Amino acid sequence: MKTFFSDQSFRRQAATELHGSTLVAPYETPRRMEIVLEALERAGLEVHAPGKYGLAPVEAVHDAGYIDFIAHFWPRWQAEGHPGEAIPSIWPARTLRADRIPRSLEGQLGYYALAAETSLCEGTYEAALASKDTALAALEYTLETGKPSFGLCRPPGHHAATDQFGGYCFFNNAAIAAQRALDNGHKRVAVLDVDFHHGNGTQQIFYRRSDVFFASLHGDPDVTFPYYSGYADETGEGEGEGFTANYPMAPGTKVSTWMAALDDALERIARAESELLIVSLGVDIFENDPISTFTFKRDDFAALGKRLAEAGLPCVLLMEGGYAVDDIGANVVSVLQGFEG
Ligand code: OKP
Ligand code: ZN
Repeated sequence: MKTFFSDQSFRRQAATELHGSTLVAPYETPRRMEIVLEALERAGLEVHAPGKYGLAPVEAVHDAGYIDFIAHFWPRWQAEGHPGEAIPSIWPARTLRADRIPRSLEGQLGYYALAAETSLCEGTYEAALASKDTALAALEYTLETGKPSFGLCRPPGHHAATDQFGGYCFFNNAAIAAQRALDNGHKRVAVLDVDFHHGNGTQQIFYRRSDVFFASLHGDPDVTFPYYSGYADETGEGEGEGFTANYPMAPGTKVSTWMAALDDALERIARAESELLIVSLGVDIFENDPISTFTFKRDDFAALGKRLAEAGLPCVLLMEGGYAVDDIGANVVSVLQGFEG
Protein backbone atom coordinates (compact mmCIF):
# COMPACT_ATOMS: atom_id res chain seq x y z
CA MET A 1 0.00 0.00 0.00
CA LYS A 2 1.24 3.46 -0.90
CA THR A 3 2.38 5.02 2.37
CA PHE A 4 3.28 8.56 3.41
CA PHE A 5 5.14 9.95 6.42
CA SER A 6 6.84 13.24 7.20
CA ASP A 7 9.88 13.35 9.48
CA GLN A 8 8.58 16.77 10.57
CA SER A 9 6.11 14.77 12.65
CA PHE A 10 9.02 14.25 15.05
CA ARG A 11 9.12 17.98 15.77
CA ARG A 12 6.63 17.55 18.61
CA GLN A 13 8.59 16.10 21.54
CA ALA A 14 6.35 16.87 24.50
CA ALA A 15 7.83 15.99 27.88
CA THR A 16 4.62 16.09 29.89
CA GLU A 17 1.13 14.63 30.00
CA LEU A 18 -1.19 15.37 32.91
CA HIS A 19 -2.36 11.96 34.04
CA GLY A 20 -4.29 11.69 37.28
CA SER A 21 -2.44 13.93 39.73
CA THR A 22 0.98 13.61 38.12
CA LEU A 23 2.89 14.55 35.01
CA VAL A 24 3.94 11.47 33.07
CA ALA A 25 5.84 10.97 29.81
CA PRO A 26 3.22 11.29 27.04
CA TYR A 27 1.58 8.12 25.72
CA GLU A 28 1.57 9.70 22.28
CA THR A 29 5.34 9.56 21.71
CA PRO A 30 7.48 10.04 18.60
CA ARG A 31 8.80 6.51 19.28
CA ARG A 32 5.43 5.19 18.04
CA MET A 33 6.34 6.40 14.57
CA GLU A 34 9.79 4.79 14.63
CA ILE A 35 8.19 1.45 15.49
CA VAL A 36 5.62 1.74 12.68
CA LEU A 37 8.30 2.81 10.19
CA GLU A 38 10.45 -0.20 11.14
CA ALA A 39 7.50 -2.55 10.70
CA LEU A 40 6.59 -1.00 7.34
CA GLU A 41 10.17 -1.44 6.16
CA ARG A 42 10.29 -5.06 7.33
CA ALA A 43 7.06 -5.64 5.39
CA GLY A 44 8.71 -4.21 2.29
CA LEU A 45 6.52 -1.09 2.15
CA GLU A 46 8.16 2.02 0.77
CA VAL A 47 7.46 5.25 2.63
CA HIS A 48 7.10 8.53 0.75
CA ALA A 49 7.50 12.07 2.07
CA PRO A 50 4.41 14.23 1.49
CA GLY A 51 4.54 17.53 -0.37
CA LYS A 52 3.36 20.74 1.29
CA TYR A 53 -0.28 21.71 0.80
CA GLY A 54 -0.31 25.01 2.67
CA LEU A 55 -2.84 26.37 5.13
CA ALA A 56 -5.89 26.64 2.87
CA PRO A 57 -7.02 23.02 3.52
CA VAL A 58 -6.69 23.66 7.27
CA GLU A 59 -8.64 26.91 6.97
CA ALA A 60 -11.40 25.01 5.16
CA VAL A 61 -12.07 23.07 8.37
CA HIS A 62 -10.71 25.00 11.35
CA ASP A 63 -11.49 28.44 12.78
CA ALA A 64 -9.02 31.18 11.76
CA GLY A 65 -8.46 32.34 15.34
CA TYR A 66 -7.79 28.77 16.42
CA ILE A 67 -5.23 28.18 13.66
CA ASP A 68 -3.56 31.43 14.62
CA PHE A 69 -3.51 30.36 18.27
CA ILE A 70 -1.85 27.01 17.48
CA ALA A 71 0.59 28.66 15.04
CA HIS A 72 1.85 31.35 17.42
CA PHE A 73 1.30 29.90 20.86
CA TRP A 74 4.79 28.66 21.67
CA PRO A 75 6.77 31.88 21.06
CA ARG A 76 4.10 33.83 22.93
CA TRP A 77 4.23 31.41 25.87
CA GLN A 78 8.01 31.64 25.97
CA ALA A 79 7.93 35.42 25.76
CA GLU A 80 5.79 35.38 28.92
CA GLY A 81 8.70 33.63 30.63
CA HIS A 82 7.09 30.29 31.47
CA PRO A 83 9.72 27.69 32.30
CA GLY A 84 7.98 24.68 30.77
CA GLU A 85 5.21 23.32 28.58
CA ALA A 86 1.68 24.69 28.68
CA ILE A 87 -1.23 22.88 30.31
CA PRO A 88 -4.63 24.55 30.57
CA SER A 89 -6.12 24.89 34.03
CA ILE A 90 -9.28 26.98 33.45
CA TRP A 91 -11.97 26.62 30.78
CA PRO A 92 -15.19 28.34 29.73
CA ALA A 93 -16.97 25.47 31.48
CA ARG A 94 -20.78 25.24 31.57
CA THR A 95 -21.39 28.02 34.09
CA LEU A 96 -18.93 30.49 32.51
CA ARG A 97 -18.97 32.63 29.36
CA ALA A 98 -17.77 31.02 26.15
CA ASP A 99 -18.59 34.02 23.95
CA ARG A 100 -15.49 36.06 24.73
CA ILE A 101 -11.92 35.14 23.86
CA PRO A 102 -9.65 36.58 26.54
CA ARG A 103 -6.58 38.58 25.59
CA SER A 104 -4.60 36.60 28.19
CA LEU A 105 -2.66 33.66 26.80
CA GLU A 106 -3.70 31.48 29.75
CA GLY A 107 -7.30 32.45 29.05
CA GLN A 108 -6.91 31.57 25.38
CA LEU A 109 -5.27 28.26 26.28
CA GLY A 110 -8.37 27.14 28.15
CA TYR A 111 -10.67 28.60 25.50
CA TYR A 112 -9.07 26.53 22.73
CA ALA A 113 -8.47 23.33 24.76
CA LEU A 114 -10.98 20.53 25.28
CA ALA A 115 -8.82 18.57 27.72
CA ALA A 116 -5.65 18.97 29.79
CA GLU A 117 -3.55 15.92 28.92
CA THR A 118 -2.20 17.49 25.74
CA SER A 119 0.63 19.86 26.67
CA LEU A 120 1.58 22.52 24.16
CA CYS A 121 5.31 22.64 23.45
CA GLU A 122 7.87 23.68 20.87
CA GLY A 123 7.38 22.05 17.46
CA THR A 124 3.73 21.17 17.94
CA TYR A 125 2.53 23.44 15.14
CA GLU A 126 5.18 22.15 12.72
CA ALA A 127 4.30 18.54 13.53
CA ALA A 128 0.58 19.26 13.14
CA LEU A 129 1.25 20.79 9.71
CA ALA A 130 3.30 17.74 8.72
CA SER A 131 0.51 15.47 9.87
CA LYS A 132 -2.16 17.12 7.71
CA ASP A 133 0.26 17.19 4.75
CA THR A 134 0.70 13.43 5.22
CA ALA A 135 -3.07 12.98 5.11
CA LEU A 136 -3.40 15.22 2.05
CA ALA A 137 -0.63 13.39 0.17
CA ALA A 138 -2.36 10.08 0.83
CA LEU A 139 -5.66 11.57 -0.31
CA GLU A 140 -4.12 13.02 -3.47
CA TYR A 141 -2.62 9.64 -4.38
CA THR A 142 -5.93 7.83 -3.89
CA LEU A 143 -7.90 10.47 -5.81
CA GLU A 144 -5.47 10.23 -8.73
CA THR A 145 -5.14 6.44 -8.88
CA GLY A 146 -8.23 5.04 -7.19
CA LYS A 147 -5.82 2.88 -5.19
CA PRO A 148 -5.70 2.74 -1.39
CA SER A 149 -3.18 4.72 0.63
CA PHE A 150 -1.94 4.99 4.18
CA GLY A 151 -1.00 8.28 5.83
CA LEU A 152 1.11 7.71 8.91
CA CYS A 153 -0.15 10.87 10.57
CA ARG A 154 1.36 12.18 13.79
CA PRO A 155 0.02 13.92 15.80
CA PRO A 156 -3.38 12.27 15.41
CA GLY A 157 -6.41 14.39 14.51
CA HIS A 158 -9.82 12.98 15.32
CA HIS A 159 -10.37 14.78 18.66
CA ALA A 160 -9.55 18.18 17.14
CA ALA A 161 -12.73 20.20 16.61
CA THR A 162 -13.33 23.38 14.62
CA ASP A 163 -11.64 25.46 17.30
CA GLN A 164 -10.36 23.04 19.93
CA PHE A 165 -7.32 20.82 20.52
CA GLY A 166 -6.97 17.91 22.93
CA GLY A 167 -6.66 14.15 23.13
CA TYR A 168 -3.21 14.56 21.50
CA CYS A 169 -4.86 16.19 18.42
CA PHE A 170 -4.45 19.69 16.93
CA PHE A 171 -5.58 19.67 13.29
CA ASN A 172 -8.18 17.12 12.24
CA ASN A 173 -6.36 15.24 9.49
CA ALA A 174 -9.33 13.07 8.48
CA ALA A 175 -11.69 16.05 8.33
CA ILE A 176 -9.16 18.10 6.35
CA ALA A 177 -8.79 15.25 3.85
CA ALA A 178 -12.57 14.75 3.61
CA GLN A 179 -13.16 18.46 2.99
CA ARG A 180 -10.40 18.51 0.38
CA ALA A 181 -12.04 15.60 -1.47
CA LEU A 182 -15.33 17.55 -1.50
CA ASP A 183 -13.55 20.67 -2.71
CA ASN A 184 -12.06 18.54 -5.52
CA GLY A 185 -15.52 17.65 -6.75
CA HIS A 186 -16.60 14.66 -4.69
CA LYS A 187 -20.25 14.81 -3.65
CA ARG A 188 -20.28 12.38 -0.73
CA VAL A 189 -17.43 11.23 1.48
CA ALA A 190 -17.47 8.82 4.43
CA VAL A 191 -15.22 8.97 7.46
CA LEU A 192 -15.09 5.73 9.44
CA ASP A 193 -13.38 6.04 12.82
CA VAL A 194 -12.19 2.77 14.33
CA ASP A 195 -9.91 4.30 16.97
CA PHE A 196 -10.81 3.19 20.52
CA HIS A 197 -11.82 6.76 21.40
CA HIS A 198 -14.78 8.59 19.94
CA GLY A 199 -13.86 10.92 17.08
CA ASN A 200 -15.63 13.87 18.65
CA GLY A 201 -13.78 16.43 16.54
CA THR A 202 -14.65 14.86 13.21
CA GLN A 203 -18.24 14.45 14.36
CA GLN A 204 -18.51 18.09 15.44
CA ILE A 205 -17.02 19.42 12.20
CA PHE A 206 -19.58 17.62 10.00
CA TYR A 207 -22.51 17.28 12.43
CA ARG A 208 -24.88 19.53 10.51
CA ARG A 209 -23.87 18.39 7.02
CA SER A 210 -25.02 15.64 4.68
CA ASP A 211 -21.95 15.56 2.40
CA VAL A 212 -19.84 13.70 4.95
CA PHE A 213 -21.17 10.54 6.58
CA PHE A 214 -19.38 9.97 9.88
CA ALA A 215 -19.38 6.63 11.68
CA SER A 216 -17.42 5.85 14.84
CA LEU A 217 -16.87 2.64 16.81
CA HIS A 218 -15.51 3.35 20.27
CA GLY A 219 -15.50 2.85 24.01
CA ASP A 220 -18.75 3.88 25.69
CA PRO A 221 -18.40 7.58 26.60
CA ASP A 222 -20.17 6.81 29.89
CA VAL A 223 -16.85 5.32 31.03
CA THR A 224 -14.36 6.43 28.34
CA PHE A 225 -12.55 9.58 27.17
CA PRO A 226 -13.77 11.96 25.71
CA TYR A 227 -16.83 11.29 27.93
CA TYR A 228 -19.05 14.08 26.59
CA SER A 229 -19.47 12.82 23.04
CA GLY A 230 -20.13 9.55 21.22
CA TYR A 231 -23.48 8.26 22.49
CA ALA A 232 -25.68 6.31 20.09
CA ASP A 233 -28.35 9.02 20.13
CA GLU A 234 -25.97 11.49 18.45
CA THR A 235 -27.11 11.08 14.84
CA GLY A 236 -26.53 14.50 13.27
CA GLU A 237 -28.55 17.71 13.20
CA GLY A 238 -30.51 19.67 10.61
CA GLU A 239 -29.24 18.83 7.11
CA GLY A 240 -26.89 16.36 8.81
CA GLU A 241 -29.60 14.35 10.57
CA GLY A 242 -28.88 10.66 9.87
CA PHE A 243 -25.34 11.33 8.63
CA THR A 244 -23.63 10.53 11.94
CA ALA A 245 -23.61 7.01 13.37
CA ASN A 246 -22.12 6.10 16.75
CA TYR A 247 -21.38 2.60 18.04
CA PRO A 248 -20.34 2.94 21.70
CA MET A 249 -19.23 -0.37 23.21
CA ALA A 250 -18.50 -1.56 26.74
CA PRO A 251 -15.01 -2.29 28.06
CA GLY A 252 -13.98 -5.83 27.10
CA THR A 253 -16.32 -5.96 24.10
CA LYS A 254 -15.68 -9.11 22.04
CA VAL A 255 -14.14 -8.68 18.60
CA SER A 256 -17.13 -10.48 17.04
CA THR A 257 -19.46 -7.83 18.50
CA TRP A 258 -17.15 -5.08 17.28
CA MET A 259 -17.02 -6.63 13.77
CA ALA A 260 -20.83 -6.73 13.65
CA ALA A 261 -20.87 -3.00 14.42
CA LEU A 262 -18.27 -2.49 11.68
CA ASP A 263 -20.47 -4.34 9.18
CA ASP A 264 -23.41 -2.15 10.13
CA ALA A 265 -21.33 1.01 9.74
CA LEU A 266 -20.03 -0.11 6.34
CA GLU A 267 -23.54 -0.92 5.20
CA ARG A 268 -24.67 2.58 6.20
CA ILE A 269 -21.69 4.06 4.36
CA ALA A 270 -22.65 2.14 1.21
CA ARG A 271 -26.28 3.25 1.54
CA ALA A 272 -25.12 6.88 1.89
CA GLU A 273 -23.63 6.49 -1.60
CA SER A 274 -20.18 7.54 -0.40
CA GLU A 275 -17.61 7.84 -3.17
CA LEU A 276 -14.57 7.78 -0.91
CA LEU A 277 -13.79 6.12 2.40
CA ILE A 278 -11.45 7.82 4.86
CA VAL A 279 -10.56 5.63 7.82
CA SER A 280 -9.40 7.08 11.12
CA LEU A 281 -7.19 4.13 11.96
CA GLY A 282 -6.42 3.90 15.66
CA VAL A 283 -4.86 0.63 16.72
CA ASP A 284 -5.58 1.34 20.40
CA ILE A 285 -8.36 -1.27 20.10
CA PHE A 286 -5.49 -3.75 20.72
CA GLU A 287 -5.94 -6.01 23.76
CA ASN A 288 -2.74 -4.74 25.42
CA ASP A 289 -3.21 -1.04 24.78
CA PRO A 290 -2.28 0.75 28.02
CA ILE A 291 -5.14 3.30 27.96
CA SER A 292 -7.92 1.33 26.21
CA THR A 293 -10.20 -1.62 26.96
CA PHE A 294 -11.02 -3.44 23.71
CA THR A 295 -9.71 -6.90 22.84
CA PHE A 296 -8.17 -6.94 19.35
CA LYS A 297 -5.38 -9.45 18.68
CA ARG A 298 -2.90 -9.26 15.80
CA ASP A 299 -5.02 -11.31 13.37
CA ASP A 300 -8.13 -9.29 14.11
CA PHE A 301 -6.38 -6.29 12.60
CA ALA A 302 -5.90 -8.23 9.36
CA ALA A 303 -9.61 -9.13 9.41
CA LEU A 304 -10.40 -5.43 9.86
CA GLY A 305 -8.22 -4.56 6.84
CA LYS A 306 -9.95 -7.23 4.76
CA ARG A 307 -13.41 -5.87 5.58
CA LEU A 308 -12.37 -2.33 4.78
CA ALA A 309 -11.13 -3.50 1.37
CA GLU A 310 -14.39 -5.37 0.77
CA ALA A 311 -16.25 -2.08 1.08
CA GLY A 312 -14.96 -1.57 -2.45
CA LEU A 313 -14.44 2.18 -2.19
CA PRO A 314 -11.32 4.23 -2.89
CA CYS A 315 -9.83 4.25 0.59
CA VAL A 316 -7.46 6.49 2.55
CA LEU A 317 -6.26 5.10 5.88
CA LEU A 318 -5.00 7.69 8.35
CA MET A 319 -3.16 6.94 11.57
CA GLU A 320 -4.82 7.99 14.80
CA GLY A 321 -4.04 6.35 18.19
CA GLY A 322 -2.31 3.20 19.39
CA TYR A 323 -0.14 3.24 22.51
CA ALA A 324 1.07 -0.34 22.98
CA VAL A 325 4.30 0.90 21.47
CA ASP A 326 6.00 -2.49 20.97
CA ASP A 327 3.00 -3.81 19.02
CA ILE A 328 1.80 -0.74 17.15
CA GLY A 329 3.94 -1.44 14.06
CA ALA A 330 2.87 -5.05 13.67
CA ASN A 331 -0.76 -4.11 14.26
CA VAL A 332 -0.69 -1.39 11.58
CA VAL A 333 1.04 -3.68 9.09
CA SER A 334 -1.55 -6.36 9.86
CA VAL A 335 -4.35 -3.96 8.81
CA LEU A 336 -2.53 -2.96 5.62
CA GLN A 337 -1.73 -6.55 4.65
CA GLY A 338 -5.27 -7.65 5.44
CA PHE A 339 -6.49 -4.85 3.19
CA GLU A 340 -4.22 -5.87 0.30
CA GLY A 341 -5.23 -9.53 0.70
C1 OKP B 1 -6.22 9.93 21.74
B1 OKP B 1 -6.61 9.04 20.54
C2 OKP B 1 -5.90 9.25 30.64
C3 OKP B 1 -7.23 9.45 29.96
C4 OKP B 1 -7.14 9.42 28.46
C5 OKP B 1 -6.56 10.94 26.59
C6 OKP B 1 -6.70 9.90 25.56
C7 OKP B 1 -6.49 10.45 24.17
C8 OKP B 1 -6.62 9.43 23.08
N1 OKP B 1 -5.84 9.91 31.92
N2 OKP B 1 -6.50 10.58 27.96
O1 OKP B 1 -7.99 8.89 20.35
O2 OKP B 1 -6.01 7.74 20.55
ZN1 ZN C 1 -7.65 6.62 20.61
